Amino acid sequence: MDFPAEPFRIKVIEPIKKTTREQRIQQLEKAGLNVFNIPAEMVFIDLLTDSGTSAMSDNQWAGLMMGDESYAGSKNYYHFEESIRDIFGFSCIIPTHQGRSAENLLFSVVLKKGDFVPNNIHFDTTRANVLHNGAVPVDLVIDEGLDPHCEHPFKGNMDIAKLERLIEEKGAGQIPIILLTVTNNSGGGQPVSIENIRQVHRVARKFKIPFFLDACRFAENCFFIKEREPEFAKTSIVEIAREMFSYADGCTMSAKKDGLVNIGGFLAMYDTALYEKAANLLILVEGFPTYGGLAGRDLEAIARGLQEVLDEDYLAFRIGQVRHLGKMLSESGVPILKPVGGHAVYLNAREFLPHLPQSQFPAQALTVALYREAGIRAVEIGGLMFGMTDSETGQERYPELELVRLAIPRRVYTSMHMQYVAHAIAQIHKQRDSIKGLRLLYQAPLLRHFTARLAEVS
Ligand code: PLI
Repeated sequence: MDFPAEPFRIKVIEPIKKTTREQRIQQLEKAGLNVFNIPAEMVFIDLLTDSGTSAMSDNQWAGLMMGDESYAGSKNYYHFEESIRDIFGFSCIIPTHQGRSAENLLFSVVLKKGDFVPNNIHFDTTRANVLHNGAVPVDLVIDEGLDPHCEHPFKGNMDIAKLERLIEEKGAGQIPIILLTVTNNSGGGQPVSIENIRQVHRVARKFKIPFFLDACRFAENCFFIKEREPEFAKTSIVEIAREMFSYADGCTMSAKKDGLVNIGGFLAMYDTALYEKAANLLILVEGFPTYGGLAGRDLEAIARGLQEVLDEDYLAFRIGQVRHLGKMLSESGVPILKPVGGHAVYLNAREFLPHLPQSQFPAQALTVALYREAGIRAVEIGGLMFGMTDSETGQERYPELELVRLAIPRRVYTSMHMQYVAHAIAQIHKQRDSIKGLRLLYQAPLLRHFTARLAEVS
């Protein structure tokens, strides 16, 4: 039955506020037309991110009360370790306060200046941490992964020929690690197949390069594998996850996604020498190895969340809810990136607002319109986030895609909320000609989208 209703009922509610259009216009003015500057209380439906925004279960909240806040050897750490070993297999586990901290620890101990790091597509923090350690991030997703209309089932796959070419060109000595992000967030939350993971594993073995997964959305990836890779049609999600991680030497994980918690992450591996180096650095920057940057109660919530996320009814609902939003939008003629990925629907702003040149930030103009007209907060993934001013020529350089991401928090919004979002965006689409372009008033030299201020082009 294609009817993935919420496999939970609601026990605690958090009121959200409906604001008036006038109030929202005022907020936008104060915020310099940047939705990052708007207080969350003034947002009706917050689709800025699916990271750290999940609702925890009664079982997880009960776990918080079992927090053992001992400095060393907290019982929650052992449970956390057991839960991770059960699914991921890795013997050495380092808790961190979130995903980017795991990335930083790993790259600090494996990278040196001038190295290259292949990935399908690096997420911003992964890219920034690679660069911070003097190495060069290289995105090697298959060509289909960059085409917003291509319906390939595994658009997150790595291009194996490109990977081998990179290693042969640079030499394996210049590539201390191969990464693969499941699902591929920056490419639209698109999954990677087990077949592709096996191929990357073979290349990594051939050249003796460690292979790590960026596992933030591993369970969503496993659900797509079950759905789309015939060999796994009858395999349980946990077995698919075990198979997936059996090909990797380690992983980084932001538990703020498929850990179903509001804070936390970890770095895991088999290599004890690597573990020792990372754990020594952990003590310096995060904390003792049995708590990392977390409280005992947080470790308990992660231990429980990682098991809950494997529930097939939950995943059918989760992927189904995101897909249903995409379907409603598509049926109203709203241009979206296809196929719909695991955690978000991406609006194609260039097609939504064809009258705006990229120099007028169409994706940000659409993000502003979603908030102004409907109180929906999304995130721009286009010229504002990835464009840059060439320091020599003073010319702006823009990315290929101008997208607006509607990231859906886990277990937070109901299907009626999703209908509201689809209906509001369809209305905005009908009045798209009235949406004006934007110009920059202020930009920081790095990661400018967080703090930029803009104005409408008159
Ligand atoms: O936000 P962190 O530091 O817990 O995790 C960083 C991170 C690493 N990899 C991937 C694939 C991510 O998506 C990611 C964080 N994503 C955010 C915040 C997002 O809004 O998508």
